[in-house]
Amino acid sequence: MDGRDWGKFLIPYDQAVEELKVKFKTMRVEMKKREEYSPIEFVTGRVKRVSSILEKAKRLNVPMDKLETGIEDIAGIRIMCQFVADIDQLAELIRARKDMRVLYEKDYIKNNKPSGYRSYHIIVEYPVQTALGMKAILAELQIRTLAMNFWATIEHSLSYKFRGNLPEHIRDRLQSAAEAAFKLDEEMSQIREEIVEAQKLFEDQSSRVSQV
Ligand code: 0O2
Repeated sequence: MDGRDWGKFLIPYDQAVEELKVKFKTMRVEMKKREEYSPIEFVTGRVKRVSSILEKAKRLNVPMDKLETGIEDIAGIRIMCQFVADIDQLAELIRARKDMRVLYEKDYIKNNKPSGYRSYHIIVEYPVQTALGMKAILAELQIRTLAMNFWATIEHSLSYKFRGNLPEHIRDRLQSAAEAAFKLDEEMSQIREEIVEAQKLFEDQSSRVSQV
């Protein structure tokens, strides 16, 4: 048993997730207004479950008094993009920000995981203003396309169901689904300009209708 007060421990992480969600959602709205296009499609976030923190600490041999530095994804933000190129653009915008500091990046798009997982991870240090003063915490920003997210969400639930030991036929299907998701991203990238143009037109028309 661990005597830690998890409620208190997680306060800055809860706050960071809420703040970061607002910041990236605001970035989407701002870019839509300024440039009629945003590399962000939608944003989600979560604080890691205590059982999941403990399981990861055990797996990575992180001592209980080093959780804050040893587990980098207690605060997790997921940002979904339409196209692979949007991920690069968004990563640039994140690197230029003054309210968070990029510590390092993991490119699971160029180097996908053996499972087939693809995503771009950025580990940032983010200062939270708590009632007790400033606390810098680590947060993991996962940036992925809609296709990568579809695959990862399904693979995550299957891995959870089978406790990581996926039956071979499911593993094979997931591998080919990962290839299909990769192909979908490639195909969409080929006609990105046309899609973006069409979406801008559509947005213009809907905003005209809503103004009437
Ligand atoms: P949850 O439920 O969101 O807390 P690890 O994959 O954890 O052994 P590492 O280097 O710590 O290794 O990975 P990293 O880059 O920190 O990424 C951890 C998170 O990335 C995971 O969190 C998932 O959200 C996602 N992820 C990484 N690999 C896979 C994968 O093969 N499939 C899926 N679906 N997601 C993956 P948790 O702790 O698993 O999940």
